[in-house]
Amino acid sequence: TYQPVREDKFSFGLWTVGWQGKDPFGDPTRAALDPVEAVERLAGLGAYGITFHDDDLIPFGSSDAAREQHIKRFRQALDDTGLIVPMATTNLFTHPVFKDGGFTANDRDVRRYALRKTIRNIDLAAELGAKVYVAWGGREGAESGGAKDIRAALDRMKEAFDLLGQYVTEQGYDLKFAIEPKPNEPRGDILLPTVGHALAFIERLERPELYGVNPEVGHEQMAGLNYPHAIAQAIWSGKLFHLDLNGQSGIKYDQDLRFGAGDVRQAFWLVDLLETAGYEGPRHFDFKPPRTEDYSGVWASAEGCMRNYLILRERSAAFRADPEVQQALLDARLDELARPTAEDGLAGLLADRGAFEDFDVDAAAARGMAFERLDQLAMDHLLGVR
Ligand code: 3MF
Ligand code: MG
Ligand code: MG
Ligand code: MG
Repeated sequence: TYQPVREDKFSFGLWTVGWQGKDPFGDPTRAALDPVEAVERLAGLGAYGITFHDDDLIPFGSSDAAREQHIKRFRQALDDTGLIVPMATTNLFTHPVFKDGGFTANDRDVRRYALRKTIRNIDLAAELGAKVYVAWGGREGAESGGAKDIRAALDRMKEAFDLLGQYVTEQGYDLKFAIEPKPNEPRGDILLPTVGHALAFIERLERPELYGVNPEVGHEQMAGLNYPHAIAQAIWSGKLFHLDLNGQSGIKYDQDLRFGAGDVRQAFWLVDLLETAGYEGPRHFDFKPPRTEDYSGVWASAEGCMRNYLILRERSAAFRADPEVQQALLDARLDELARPTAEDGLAGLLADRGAFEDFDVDAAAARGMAFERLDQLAMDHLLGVR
């Protein structure tokens, strides 16, 4: 049990299981992982998809001939295992040329290069059948106030996304973009720092329907925000095109723990939301197996991501099916929240003396909300004692 199958739609970034453990303070603790082995191992564990940055698959600076070879081997491994590529993305952060950003670098030549690098990998993404193209602007930001004119940078960010939207439209690709917000790290402050900022930005683009968001658990939590709330607003806006699942404990560096580690209560409510809202996209993990681990620990960590999702999915289903929970939800008046406030319209509301003149404010104020009992039932389910 808790054995993942293809229908669960679990996917992993090539850069996650392939992370060698290099951090700002230490050298790699693991040898490089062959992308072909990553495909085979993930397929063996029950995943359905693998995602990549251009440079994860094709080392930066490869010749055209070497590039073709890397793609050919990868494609063969996909064919052999049946694993698919639901999403691809561009690395616009590792090479020193991107030290001041890609789409919003002050240096115009760098911006033009960033767009061409992205377009080249969009062609590959489309060729491999990806449906979503993620854009994380990790270097789009600043450490100091005078270094970046934020309004001009947002103009350049819009220009970049509009050009990319024009490109996929003209090519006839069935590909949508998902913007991944993050508040900071590696830049001191990053543009489009939260899901809310990204949703507002998208509405200013020429083809807003082509763009959605790719929220990451740890990124929202680094900003002190509630990830399930961000996901709910993205779903409500029709903009949850993809997501990055992992674990985070509070406001600190981007921990990228395996999914379920970190804030397990938010993980529970997240799975409950995804499963009850009918989200049909990939359950994509963007985590880092800690550098303490050898490769057996890497695969145990990847397995743990999927196992925790399946356990939480089962716990959420049990919570929803429990008659005591259903009563507690009524006691907490969730059914009332789902009902429009004024089906009688503005005129009805204004004519309703019970809504104001005769309203018993003190009686309403005295009514308890019964949220604590509901939450304890959730805890009991989450902790496996019900
Ligand atoms: C960094 C990230 C990125 C993005 C990736 C796009 C390296 O904090 O989360 O991972 O997810 O670039 O998918
Ligand atoms: Mg991410
Ligand atoms: Mg991240
Ligand atoms: Mg992270």
